[in-house]
Amino acid sequence: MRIDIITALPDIVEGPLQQSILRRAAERRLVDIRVHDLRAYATDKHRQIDDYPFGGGAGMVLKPEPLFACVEAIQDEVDGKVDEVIYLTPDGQTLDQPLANRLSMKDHLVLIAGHYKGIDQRVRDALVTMEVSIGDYVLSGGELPALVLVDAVVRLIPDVLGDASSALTDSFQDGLLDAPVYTRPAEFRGLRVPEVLLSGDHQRIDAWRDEQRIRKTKERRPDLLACEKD
Ligand code: 6GU
Repeated sequence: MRIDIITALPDIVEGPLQQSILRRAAERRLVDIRVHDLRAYATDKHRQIDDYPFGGGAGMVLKPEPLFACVEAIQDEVDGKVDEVIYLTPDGQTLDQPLANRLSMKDHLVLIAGHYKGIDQRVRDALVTMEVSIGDYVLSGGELPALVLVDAVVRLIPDVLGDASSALTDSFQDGLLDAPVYTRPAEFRGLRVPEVLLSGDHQRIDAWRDEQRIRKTKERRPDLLACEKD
């Protein structure tokens, strides 16, 4: 999979891409993530990427020309084969596990991280194919949401996670929260690990985990039990 991230603040996104799972996925060529500094696509001599909103109001709006130039340069490079141009915005559809699953099956995503007050509406009308939010709260830009989306999607690409089954047993992957987990020591400050986990009886362990997952989901997220999956 290829992912292009367009941002006015490339330093925010570069760091996390060079750590842990995302770094290893890139090293193993399972994903090719490219960060584009929007300012490099500015067309005027002042390299201006944002401007005041027509009609007044607070904040600056990202200008259309650099965004068009950048997205079109990417589209040209791949003969128009980009699957989705995603704008990260609080008024988009909320990212959830089913959406991450669907995006993980695409070959090429372009992510636009808007900053300031937003991006010129003409970019959204003409170039953007999908608008995604990461939750009902306001962040100061789309950079962290873009990273959240990348992390949620890349870890679902086959072979990215070491243990072949670990993405499948995540909270949310089958609509239930995870069971509690423990590691050594079996007793810490008088607190013992549930006996069943030390029993070696995998049938009992699986049954205990299923029970714990259902109990925890009922308690914390009854909404997950009520709704059907896609
Ligand atoms: Cl995608 N952008 C911003 N600025 N804030 C958000 C968001 C996105 N998702 C939740 N809050």
